[in-house]
Amino acid sequence: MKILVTGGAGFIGSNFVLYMLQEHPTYDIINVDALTYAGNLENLKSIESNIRHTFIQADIADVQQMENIFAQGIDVVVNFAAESHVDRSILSPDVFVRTNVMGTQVLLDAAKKYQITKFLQVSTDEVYGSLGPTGLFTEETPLMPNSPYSASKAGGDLLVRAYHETFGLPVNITRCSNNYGPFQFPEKLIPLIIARALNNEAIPVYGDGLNIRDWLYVEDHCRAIDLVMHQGRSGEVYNIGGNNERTNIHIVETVLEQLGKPASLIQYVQDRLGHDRRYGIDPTKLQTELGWKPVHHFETGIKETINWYLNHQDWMARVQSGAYQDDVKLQYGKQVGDSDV
Ligand code: NAD
Ligand code: TDX
Repeated sequence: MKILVTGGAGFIGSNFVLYMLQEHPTYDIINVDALTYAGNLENLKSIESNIRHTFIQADIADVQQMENIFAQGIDVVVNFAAESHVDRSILSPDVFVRTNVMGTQVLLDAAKKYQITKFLQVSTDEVYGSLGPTGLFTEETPLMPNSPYSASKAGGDLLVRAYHETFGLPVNITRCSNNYGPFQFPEKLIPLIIARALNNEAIPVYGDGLNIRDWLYVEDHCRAIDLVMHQGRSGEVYNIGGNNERTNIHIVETVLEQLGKPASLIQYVQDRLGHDRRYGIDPTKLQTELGWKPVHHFETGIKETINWYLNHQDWMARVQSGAYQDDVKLQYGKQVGDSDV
Protein backbone atom coordinates (compact mmCIF):
# COMPACT_ATOMS: atom_id res chain seq x y z
CA MET A 1 0.00 0.00 0.00
CA LYS A 2 1.31 3.43 -0.98
CA ILE A 3 -0.08 6.28 1.13
CA LEU A 4 0.20 9.91 0.14
CA VAL A 5 0.39 11.95 3.34
CA THR A 6 0.16 15.69 2.77
CA GLY A 7 1.40 18.10 5.45
CA GLY A 8 3.56 15.33 6.92
CA ALA A 9 6.26 17.74 8.16
CA GLY A 10 3.79 19.53 10.43
CA PHE A 11 2.73 18.63 13.95
CA ILE A 12 0.05 15.95 13.48
CA GLY A 13 1.22 14.87 10.02
CA SER A 14 4.75 14.05 11.23
CA ASN A 15 3.37 12.15 14.23
CA PHE A 16 1.13 10.23 11.80
CA VAL A 17 4.00 9.35 9.44
CA LEU A 18 6.10 8.03 12.35
CA TYR A 19 3.09 6.11 13.71
CA MET A 20 2.17 4.50 10.38
CA LEU A 21 5.72 3.41 9.53
CA GLN A 22 5.88 1.66 12.90
CA GLU A 23 2.37 0.15 12.83
CA HIS A 24 2.39 -1.05 9.21
CA PRO A 25 5.75 -2.54 8.26
CA THR A 26 4.77 -3.08 4.62
CA TYR A 27 3.36 0.36 3.81
CA ASP A 28 5.22 3.02 1.83
CA ILE A 29 4.62 6.69 2.55
CA ILE A 30 5.00 9.56 0.11
CA ASN A 31 5.12 12.64 2.30
CA VAL A 32 4.29 15.87 0.47
CA ASP A 33 4.70 19.17 2.29
CA ALA A 34 5.27 22.73 1.09
CA LEU A 35 7.43 23.44 4.16
CA THR A 36 5.75 26.67 5.16
CA TYR A 37 6.81 28.14 8.52
CA ALA A 38 4.86 25.22 10.12
CA GLY A 39 6.70 22.45 8.28
CA ASN A 40 9.81 21.13 9.98
CA LEU A 41 11.96 18.37 8.51
CA GLU A 42 13.59 17.93 11.92
CA ASN A 43 10.35 16.23 13.01
CA LEU A 44 11.27 13.44 10.58
CA LYS A 45 14.96 13.05 11.49
CA SER A 46 14.46 9.60 13.01
CA ILE A 47 13.25 8.23 9.65
CA GLU A 48 15.80 10.02 7.46
CA SER A 49 17.18 6.75 6.11
CA ASN A 50 13.95 4.75 6.09
CA ILE A 51 13.43 3.65 2.48
CA ARG A 52 9.68 3.30 3.04
CA HIS A 53 9.42 7.07 3.51
CA THR A 54 9.88 9.52 0.63
CA PHE A 55 9.70 13.26 1.26
CA ILE A 56 8.74 15.64 -1.55
CA GLN A 57 8.58 19.39 -1.11
CA ALA A 58 5.48 20.46 -3.05
CA ASP A 59 2.38 22.61 -2.77
CA ILE A 60 -1.00 20.84 -2.75
CA ALA A 61 -2.53 23.77 -4.63
CA ASP A 62 -0.09 23.27 -7.54
CA VAL A 63 -1.90 21.18 -10.16
CA GLN A 64 1.22 20.13 -12.07
CA GLN A 65 3.16 19.12 -8.97
CA MET A 66 0.25 17.03 -7.72
CA GLU A 67 -0.23 15.46 -11.15
CA ASN A 68 3.42 14.35 -11.17
CA ILE A 69 3.09 12.82 -7.71
CA PHE A 70 -0.19 10.97 -8.33
CA ALA A 71 1.17 9.63 -11.63
CA GLN A 72 3.72 7.62 -9.57
CA GLY A 73 0.81 5.50 -8.26
CA ILE A 74 -0.98 6.25 -4.98
CA ASP A 75 -3.50 4.02 -3.18
CA VAL A 76 -4.71 6.25 -0.36
CA VAL A 77 -4.53 10.00 0.37
CA VAL A 78 -4.51 11.39 3.92
CA ASN A 79 -4.75 15.18 3.69
CA PHE A 80 -3.25 16.99 6.69
CA ALA A 81 -1.80 19.90 4.69
CA ALA A 82 -3.37 23.13 5.85
CA GLU A 83 -2.85 26.53 7.28
CA SER A 84 -3.86 25.67 10.83
CA HIS A 85 -3.54 28.65 13.18
CA VAL A 86 -6.70 30.64 13.93
CA ASP A 87 -4.85 33.84 14.90
CA ARG A 88 -2.99 33.88 11.57
CA SER A 89 -6.29 33.38 9.71
CA ILE A 90 -7.61 36.58 11.28
CA LEU A 91 -4.60 38.49 9.90
CA SER A 92 -4.34 36.80 6.46
CA PRO A 93 -7.40 34.80 5.39
CA ASP A 94 -6.26 34.52 1.74
CA VAL A 95 -3.59 31.87 2.25
CA PHE A 96 -6.10 29.79 4.26
CA VAL A 97 -8.55 29.76 1.36
CA ARG A 98 -5.79 28.94 -1.10
CA THR A 99 -4.43 25.92 0.78
CA ASN A 100 -7.44 24.65 2.73
CA VAL A 101 -10.04 25.07 -0.02
CA MET A 102 -8.23 25.25 -3.36
CA GLY A 103 -5.48 22.83 -2.33
CA THR A 104 -8.08 20.29 -1.23
CA GLN A 105 -9.85 20.66 -4.58
CA VAL A 106 -6.61 20.09 -6.51
CA LEU A 107 -5.99 16.90 -4.50
CA LEU A 108 -9.57 15.73 -5.04
CA ASP A 109 -9.25 16.16 -8.82
CA ALA A 110 -6.02 14.17 -8.87
CA ALA A 111 -7.53 11.50 -6.58
CA LYS A 112 -10.49 11.19 -8.95
CA LYS A 113 -8.32 11.02 -12.06
CA TYR A 114 -6.02 8.36 -10.60
CA GLN A 115 -8.85 6.41 -8.93
CA ILE A 116 -7.41 6.21 -5.45
CA THR A 117 -9.14 3.79 -3.06
CA LYS A 118 -9.65 6.27 -0.17
CA PHE A 119 -9.35 10.02 0.33
CA LEU A 120 -9.24 10.91 4.00
CA GLN A 121 -9.71 14.58 4.83
CA VAL A 122 -8.29 15.52 8.22
CA SER A 123 -10.64 18.18 9.49
CA THR A 124 -11.46 19.82 12.77
CA ASP A 125 -14.26 20.25 15.29
CA GLU A 126 -13.98 24.01 14.69
CA VAL A 127 -16.16 23.67 11.57
CA TYR A 128 -19.15 23.15 13.89
CA GLY A 129 -18.69 26.58 15.49
CA SER A 130 -19.09 27.22 19.19
CA LEU A 131 -21.05 25.27 21.82
CA GLY A 132 -23.06 26.72 24.68
CA PRO A 133 -22.56 25.36 28.19
CA THR A 134 -24.23 22.02 27.37
CA GLY A 135 -24.29 19.52 24.51
CA LEU A 136 -21.58 18.04 22.28
CA PHE A 137 -20.72 18.12 18.56
CA THR A 138 -22.06 15.07 16.72
CA GLU A 139 -21.54 14.30 13.04
CA GLU A 140 -25.01 15.77 12.43
CA THR A 141 -24.26 19.14 14.03
CA PRO A 142 -24.66 21.85 11.34
CA LEU A 143 -21.45 23.48 10.10
CA MET A 144 -21.21 27.00 11.54
CA PRO A 145 -17.58 28.09 11.28
CA ASN A 146 -16.69 31.40 12.94
CA SER A 147 -13.08 32.09 11.92
CA PRO A 148 -11.51 32.33 8.47
CA TYR A 149 -9.55 29.20 9.46
CA SER A 150 -12.61 27.13 10.32
CA ALA A 151 -14.54 28.53 7.34
CA SER A 152 -11.75 27.43 5.01
CA LYS A 153 -11.67 23.97 6.62
CA ALA A 154 -15.46 23.73 6.23
CA GLY A 155 -15.07 24.71 2.56
CA GLY A 156 -12.58 21.87 2.06
CA ASP A 157 -14.91 19.43 3.82
CA LEU A 158 -17.85 20.40 1.60
CA LEU A 159 -15.77 19.79 -1.52
CA VAL A 160 -14.77 16.36 -0.21
CA ARG A 161 -18.43 15.55 0.37
CA ALA A 162 -19.36 16.84 -3.09
CA TYR A 163 -16.72 14.69 -4.85
CA HIS A 164 -18.21 11.68 -3.08
CA GLU A 165 -21.80 12.53 -4.02
CA THR A 166 -21.07 13.69 -7.57
CA PHE A 167 -18.24 11.43 -8.69
CA GLY A 168 -18.45 8.53 -6.25
CA LEU A 169 -14.96 9.23 -4.87
CA PRO A 170 -14.39 7.04 -1.79
CA VAL A 171 -13.88 9.52 1.03
CA ASN A 172 -13.95 10.01 4.77
CA ILE A 173 -13.79 13.19 6.80
CA THR A 174 -12.47 13.14 10.36
CA ARG A 175 -13.14 16.02 12.74
CA CYS A 176 -10.89 16.01 15.76
CA SER A 177 -10.68 18.24 18.81
CA ASN A 178 -7.52 20.08 19.97
CA ASN A 179 -4.37 17.95 19.87
CA TYR A 180 -1.30 18.14 22.08
CA GLY A 181 1.99 16.23 22.07
CA PRO A 182 5.50 16.28 20.55
CA PHE A 183 6.49 18.48 17.57
CA GLN A 184 3.71 21.09 17.94
CA PHE A 185 4.68 24.53 16.67
CA PRO A 186 4.97 26.93 19.63
CA GLU A 187 2.32 29.32 18.32
CA LYS A 188 -0.31 26.88 19.70
CA LEU A 189 -1.37 27.14 23.34
CA ILE A 190 0.44 24.26 25.08
CA PRO A 191 3.92 24.52 23.48
CA LEU A 192 3.59 28.32 23.69
CA ILE A 193 3.09 28.11 27.45
CA ILE A 194 6.05 25.76 27.83
CA ALA A 195 8.36 27.83 25.63
CA ARG A 196 7.50 31.13 27.29
CA ALA A 197 7.50 29.77 30.84
CA LEU A 198 10.96 28.27 30.40
CA ASN A 199 12.17 31.78 29.48
CA ASN A 200 10.20 33.32 32.38
CA GLU A 201 8.12 35.27 29.86
CA ALA A 202 4.48 36.30 30.39
CA ILE A 203 1.82 33.80 29.22
CA PRO A 204 -0.91 35.61 27.26
CA VAL A 205 -4.39 34.34 28.17
CA TYR A 206 -7.09 35.58 25.81
CA GLY A 207 -10.22 37.16 27.33
CA ASP A 208 -11.31 35.68 30.66
CA GLY A 209 -9.44 32.38 30.14
CA LEU A 210 -12.68 30.42 30.50
CA ASN A 211 -12.97 29.27 26.89
CA ILE A 212 -13.09 25.49 26.76
CA ARG A 213 -11.21 23.14 24.47
CA ASP A 214 -11.44 19.32 24.33
CA TRP A 215 -7.85 18.00 24.40
CA LEU A 216 -6.60 14.77 22.81
CA TYR A 217 -3.08 13.32 22.75
CA VAL A 218 -1.82 13.34 19.16
CA GLU A 219 -1.11 9.59 19.02
CA ASP A 220 -4.77 8.84 19.84
CA HIS A 221 -5.72 11.05 16.87
CA CYS A 222 -3.28 9.13 14.63
CA ARG A 223 -4.74 5.79 15.73
CA ALA A 224 -8.24 7.03 14.92
CA ILE A 225 -7.20 8.16 11.44
CA ASP A 226 -5.55 4.77 10.82
CA LEU A 227 -8.83 3.05 11.76
CA VAL A 228 -11.02 5.33 9.64
CA MET A 229 -8.63 5.00 6.70
CA HIS A 230 -8.98 1.20 6.76
CA GLN A 231 -12.50 0.65 8.07
CA GLY A 232 -14.44 3.89 7.73
CA ARG A 233 -17.60 3.58 5.64
CA SER A 234 -17.17 5.55 2.44
CA GLY A 235 -18.76 9.00 2.48
CA GLU A 236 -18.96 9.11 6.28
CA VAL A 237 -17.78 11.73 8.75
CA TYR A 238 -16.18 10.58 12.04
CA ASN A 239 -15.71 12.87 15.02
CA ILE A 240 -12.61 12.24 17.15
CA GLY A 241 -12.28 13.30 20.77
CA GLY A 242 -11.56 11.90 24.21
CA ASN A 243 -14.16 13.69 26.39
CA ASN A 244 -11.52 15.84 27.96
CA GLU A 245 -12.77 19.42 28.22
CA ARG A 246 -10.66 21.99 30.07
CA THR A 247 -10.75 25.76 30.38
CA ASN A 248 -7.71 27.52 28.96
CA ILE A 249 -6.78 28.90 32.37
CA HIS A 250 -6.79 25.36 33.79
CA ILE A 251 -4.35 24.31 31.04
CA VAL A 252 -2.08 27.29 31.76
CA GLU A 253 -2.10 26.69 35.53
CA THR A 254 -1.47 22.95 35.10
CA VAL A 255 1.54 23.46 32.83
CA LEU A 256 3.03 26.23 34.99
CA GLU A 257 2.63 24.10 38.12
CA GLN A 258 4.36 21.13 36.51
CA LEU A 259 7.20 23.31 35.32
CA GLY A 260 7.53 24.80 38.81
CA LYS A 261 6.84 28.29 37.45
CA PRO A 262 4.80 30.96 39.26
CA ALA A 263 1.20 31.87 38.38
CA SER A 264 2.38 35.49 38.28
CA LEU A 265 3.54 34.79 34.70
CA ILE A 266 -0.14 34.69 33.64
CA GLN A 267 -1.18 37.81 31.79
CA TYR A 268 -4.77 38.33 30.67
CA VAL A 269 -4.80 40.03 27.25
CA GLN A 270 -7.38 41.21 24.75
CA ASP A 271 -9.66 38.44 23.51
CA ARG A 272 -9.22 36.76 20.11
CA LEU A 273 -11.73 38.14 17.56
CA GLY A 274 -14.65 35.74 17.08
CA HIS A 275 -13.23 33.51 19.84
CA ASP A 276 -15.26 30.27 20.05
CA ARG A 277 -16.37 29.70 23.63
CA ARG A 278 -16.51 25.95 23.86
CA TYR A 279 -15.72 22.81 21.85
CA GLY A 280 -16.77 19.31 22.95
CA ILE A 281 -16.79 16.18 20.81
CA ASP A 282 -19.19 13.26 20.97
CA PRO A 283 -17.02 10.34 19.74
CA THR A 284 -19.79 7.69 20.00
CA LYS A 285 -19.83 6.87 16.28
CA LEU A 286 -16.07 6.20 16.13
CA GLN A 287 -16.23 4.16 19.32
CA THR A 288 -19.22 2.00 18.42
CA GLU A 289 -18.53 1.53 14.69
CA LEU A 290 -14.76 1.21 14.73
CA GLY A 291 -13.97 0.33 18.34
CA TRP A 292 -11.68 3.34 18.95
CA LYS A 293 -10.91 4.65 22.38
CA PRO A 294 -8.16 6.93 23.60
CA VAL A 295 -5.18 5.29 25.28
CA HIS A 296 -3.66 8.42 26.81
CA HIS A 297 -5.25 10.18 29.77
CA PHE A 298 -4.75 13.91 30.00
CA GLU A 299 -3.01 13.79 33.39
CA THR A 300 -0.25 11.50 32.10
CA GLY A 301 -0.31 12.80 28.51
CA ILE A 302 0.38 16.37 29.56
CA LYS A 303 3.27 15.24 31.79
CA GLU A 304 4.79 13.21 28.94
CA THR A 305 4.34 16.16 26.60
CA ILE A 306 6.03 18.61 28.99
CA ASN A 307 8.88 16.13 29.45
CA TRP A 308 9.23 15.77 25.70
CA TYR A 309 9.67 19.55 25.31
CA LEU A 310 12.08 19.65 28.26
CA ASN A 311 14.14 16.88 26.63
CA HIS A 312 14.02 18.54 23.22
CA GLN A 313 14.94 22.11 24.05
CA ASP A 314 17.31 22.03 21.07
CA TRP A 315 14.28 21.38 18.81
CA MET A 316 12.42 24.29 20.39
CA ALA A 317 15.45 26.61 20.20
CA ARG A 318 15.89 25.88 16.49
CA VAL A 319 12.21 26.53 15.84
CA GLN A 320 12.34 29.80 17.76
CA SER A 321 15.52 31.01 16.06
CA GLY A 322 14.31 29.94 12.60
CA ALA A 323 17.33 27.62 12.22
CA TYR A 324 15.00 24.69 11.49
CA GLN A 325 14.44 26.15 8.05
CA ASP A 326 18.15 26.08 7.19
CA ASP A 327 17.82 22.36 6.35
CA VAL A 328 15.26 23.29 3.74
CA LYS A 329 17.49 25.85 2.11
CA LEU A 330 20.34 23.34 2.06
CA GLN A 331 18.34 20.41 0.72
CA TYR A 332 15.98 22.13 -1.65
CA GLY A 333 17.60 25.47 -2.35
CA LYS A 334 14.24 27.06 -1.71
CA GLN A 335 14.04 30.55 -0.29
CA VAL A 336 11.90 30.39 2.80
CA GLY A 337 10.92 33.98 3.47
CA ASP A 338 11.82 35.26 6.92
CA SER A 339 8.44 36.93 6.97
CA ASP A 340 6.88 33.45 7.00
CA VAL A 341 8.18 32.71 10.48
P1 NAD B 1 0.56 22.31 11.20
O1 NAD B 1 0.35 23.74 10.88
O2 NAD B 1 1.50 21.93 12.29
O3 NAD B 1 1.03 21.53 9.88
C1 NAD B 1 0.51 21.81 8.61
C2 NAD B 1 1.51 21.32 7.56
O4 NAD B 1 0.95 21.57 6.27
C3 NAD B 1 2.86 22.03 7.62
O5 NAD B 1 3.91 21.09 7.60
C4 NAD B 1 2.86 22.89 6.37
O6 NAD B 1 4.17 23.08 5.82
C5 NAD B 1 1.98 22.09 5.44
N1 NAD B 1 1.35 22.92 4.40
C6 NAD B 1 0.75 24.13 4.55
N2 NAD B 1 0.33 24.58 3.36
C7 NAD B 1 0.66 23.63 2.44
C8 NAD B 1 0.48 23.51 1.03
N3 NAD B 1 -0.12 24.48 0.32
N4 NAD B 1 0.92 22.40 0.42
C9 NAD B 1 1.54 21.42 1.12
N5 NAD B 1 1.77 21.49 2.45
C10 NAD B 1 1.31 22.58 3.09
O7 NAD B 1 -0.90 21.74 11.47
P2 NAD B 1 -1.37 20.53 12.41
O8 NAD B 1 -1.70 21.08 13.72
O9 NAD B 1 -0.41 19.41 12.28
O10 NAD B 1 -2.74 20.16 11.68
C11 NAD B 1 -2.76 19.20 10.64
C12 NAD B 1 -4.19 19.05 10.14
O11 NAD B 1 -5.03 18.64 11.21
C13 NAD B 1 -4.79 20.35 9.61
O12 NAD B 1 -5.55 20.04 8.48
C14 NAD B 1 -5.67 20.84 10.75
O13 NAD B 1 -6.76 21.57 10.26
C15 NAD B 1 -6.11 19.54 11.36
N6 NAD B 1 -6.42 19.57 12.82
C16 NAD B 1 -5.52 20.08 13.71
C17 NAD B 1 -5.81 20.04 15.08
C18 NAD B 1 -4.84 20.56 16.11
O14 NAD B 1 -5.19 20.61 17.29
N7 NAD B 1 -3.63 20.93 15.76
C19 NAD B 1 -7.02 19.50 15.51
C20 NAD B 1 -7.93 19.01 14.56
C21 NAD B 1 -7.60 19.03 13.22
O1 TDX C 1 -1.49 32.69 23.41
C1 TDX C 1 -2.60 32.12 23.44
N1 TDX C 1 -3.48 32.39 24.46
C2 TDX C 1 -4.71 31.85 24.54
O2 TDX C 1 -5.47 32.12 25.47
C3 TDX C 1 -3.00 31.17 22.43
C4 TDX C 1 -2.08 30.83 21.29
C5 TDX C 1 -4.25 30.60 22.54
N2 TDX C 1 -5.09 30.94 23.55
C6 TDX C 1 -6.41 30.30 23.62
C7 TDX C 1 -7.23 30.36 22.34
C8 TDX C 1 -8.00 29.06 22.38
O3 TDX C 1 -9.19 29.23 23.14
O4 TDX C 1 -6.17 28.91 23.85
C9 TDX C 1 -7.08 28.09 23.12
C10 TDX C 1 -6.29 27.19 22.19
O5 TDX C 1 -5.71 28.01 21.19
P1 TDX C 1 -4.87 27.42 19.97
O6 TDX C 1 -3.77 26.58 20.50
O7 TDX C 1 -4.55 28.55 19.04
O8 TDX C 1 -5.92 26.40 19.33
P2 TDX C 1 -7.39 26.60 18.74
O9 TDX C 1 -7.64 27.98 18.30
O10 TDX C 1 -8.35 25.99 19.72
O11 TDX C 1 -7.29 25.65 17.43
C11 TDX C 1 -6.58 24.41 17.49
O12 TDX C 1 -7.44 23.32 17.61
C12 TDX C 1 -8.22 22.96 16.51
C13 TDX C 1 -5.70 24.22 16.25
O13 TDX C 1 -4.83 25.33 16.12
C14 TDX C 1 -6.52 24.03 15.03
O14 TDX C 1 -5.68 23.76 13.91
C15 TDX C 1 -7.43 22.86 15.23
O15 TDX C 1 -8.31 22.74 14.15
